[in-house]
Amino acid sequence: MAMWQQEIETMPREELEKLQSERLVWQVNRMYERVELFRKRMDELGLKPSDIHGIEDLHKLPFSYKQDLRDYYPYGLFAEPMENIVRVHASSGTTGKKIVVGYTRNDLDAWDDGVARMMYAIGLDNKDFVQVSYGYGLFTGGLGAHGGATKIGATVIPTSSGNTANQIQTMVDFGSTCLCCTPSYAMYLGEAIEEAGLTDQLSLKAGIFGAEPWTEEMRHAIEEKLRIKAYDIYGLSEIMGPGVSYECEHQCGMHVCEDMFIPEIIDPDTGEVLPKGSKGELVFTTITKEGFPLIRYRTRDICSLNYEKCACGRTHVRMNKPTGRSDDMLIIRGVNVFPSQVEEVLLKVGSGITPNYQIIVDRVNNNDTFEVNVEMDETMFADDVKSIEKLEKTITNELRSMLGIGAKVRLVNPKSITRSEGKAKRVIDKRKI
Ligand code: DLL
Repeated sequence: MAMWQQEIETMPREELEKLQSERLVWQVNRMYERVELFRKRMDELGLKPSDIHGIEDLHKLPFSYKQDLRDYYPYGLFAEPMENIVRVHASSGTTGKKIVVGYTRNDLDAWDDGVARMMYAIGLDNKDFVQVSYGYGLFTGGLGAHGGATKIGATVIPTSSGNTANQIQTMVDFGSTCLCCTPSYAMYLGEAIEEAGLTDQLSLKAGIFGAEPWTEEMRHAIEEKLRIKAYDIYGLSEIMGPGVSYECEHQCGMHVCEDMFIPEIIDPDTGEVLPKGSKGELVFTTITKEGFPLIRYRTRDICSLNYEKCACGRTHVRMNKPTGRSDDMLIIRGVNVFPSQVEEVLLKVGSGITPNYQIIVDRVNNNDTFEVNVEMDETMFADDVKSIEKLEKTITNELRSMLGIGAKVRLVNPKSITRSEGKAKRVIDKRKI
């Protein structure tokens, strides 16, 4: 299979590490000058940029966290003046405020290259029709996939997310050969296409699916339903968006774009770097990003890295599918949701309810369900059904406006949510993954 940037993608390990070292030193110096929080953390550790000689010193550098983006909201961690920032994206923070990231022109170019590498790796080129059914907007999925597909010269079909009937019609009529969306939506589309009896009319050969965890079983089910090869793509807004890592044609782990991002696996409790091959929390350092660079960013995703040679010839390390998180973030219908966001809404709504709630997530017919049970207070409990329904509606609307997705809100009797050792279990996730 052709490679988009062969020299970089197959760079011998030694050379790659030399390049990473040079870029790390450049980034540390630049950030020390430009990013107040980073300078402060370095100073606290008694570290100077001159103490960092290469990747062997990476472990000495301070971590960065999602909370930092909230504390410096919206632009306080950018390393370029806003005149040089040509795009912003955003994602859920742990509270109502989003986390905001910014890109220079070079950053967008590098991002497109990351996604283009994947598209070439799975055999796409300028003869392909790429239907982008990830959401466009502040979410990085839509524009990320769009940029990569444009870069390889494919014909982009920017349907964005939602409106299933229209997605299917477009896919059939426009001859889409590749579909980009979340794996759960791909499965949902697959069933709808089958029900409509349109499977034979598809021109699809590949799918690029990510933004949420999915299993090998789900891959097989999607491949069977849509009669395609289904590939995994990983990324997060803080680091870039989709394309931080991606599967090649062999579908055996996702190659991290190591010339741009250095991955580490650490023990989430102690922060110690774990031996090669161990499972732990994934941490990234961005060594080429200009607008919004991060040093040792704690992704909270739990996975392992595989340094063995890949049959495709790429030397970039492969990450295995994330198997969980070291925080309480949920991904519901591709959207990141923190229980603290739900709590914030409930506190805001205030009267009639207590902040005792339970989130119940499940997957029914390949669609995530999202229920929020909230305990009423005694006064509401004594009230009529109409007022209860009205309050449920208010909470539903507030949740939608905070999270961007619908929830089924139910007010339940005071003290009816089971507590163990006095504490209510906040989240029940019944999905298999
Ligand atoms: O989900 C970026 C993206 C868009 C990736 C489209 C792939 C495709 P965020 O909304 O910031 O960014 O969410 C990032 O989603 O930390 C993981 O927990 C999870 N995630 C993303 N891709 C995968 C994947 C985008 N392939 C968070 N497998 C990350 C498992 C994934 N989890």
